Amino acid sequence: MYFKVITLFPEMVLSLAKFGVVGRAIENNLASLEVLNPRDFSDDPNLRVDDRPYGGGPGMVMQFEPLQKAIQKARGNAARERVICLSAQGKPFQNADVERLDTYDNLILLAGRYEGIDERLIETEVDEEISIGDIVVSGGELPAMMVVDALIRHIPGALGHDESAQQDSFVDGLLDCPHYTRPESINDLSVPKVLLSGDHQAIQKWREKQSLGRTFQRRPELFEKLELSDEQKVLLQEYIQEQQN
Ligand code: 9D3
Repeated sequence: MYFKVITLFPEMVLSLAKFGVVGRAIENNLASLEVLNPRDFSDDPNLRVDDRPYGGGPGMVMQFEPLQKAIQKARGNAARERVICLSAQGKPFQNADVERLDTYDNLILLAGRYEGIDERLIETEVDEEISIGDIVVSGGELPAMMVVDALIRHIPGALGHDESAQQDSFVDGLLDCPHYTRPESINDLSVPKVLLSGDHQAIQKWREKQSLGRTFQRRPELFEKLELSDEQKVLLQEYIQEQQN
């Protein structure tokens, strides 16, 4: 899978290839990450890529032409390809989008800076706009890196055995359970006894109970979508009861 990110800050995006799961996947040629700087496609004597907004107002707008040329360069031939603009105006990125986008061979990600991008570029070249949620960040780079990370870790073989054995949170619509490791006691803080019991069935039930309880308390909108089994309803009641003690 090819990822080509169009950005004024290429080093920022390339740092993704240096670390962890994504770094290893790229080393192992499961994916490749390339960057294109719109400044390299500017015809302006000062290599400008932005200009003042028509209609006035604060900030600058990224110009059509350097971005179009960068996208042209990033396009391959006939491969399943999609041009995605990272934008606060886009649809919020979710796990379902990972499943949908993992079928593309060539993903071109447009990371904007300044106030925005000339709308005509989005109309003519962009297939979809993606947001990372209702939070303002300074540009599209971190959002693009999140999309690349989420898609690469989803490629078969990208996760090591230990990493894949554990199901990713959200895949089953539940938040993850709490985790503990050595030492067994930290000052007054102990590890829940069941985790030391060796009773794998009891441990599994405890973890599911924690996941249900946390989802119920922290993410009511996720909880609403769940269809609880009778056993899960009992587990949740126990969780609520145990919280009151
Ligand atoms: C005055 C209006 N602001 C728009 C919400 C200004 C503005 C803020 C941040 C314009 C551009 C940006 C840069 N943000 C992104 O490029 C971005 C983003 C985000 O800020 N939040 C969530 N998802 C994304 S994806 C790209």
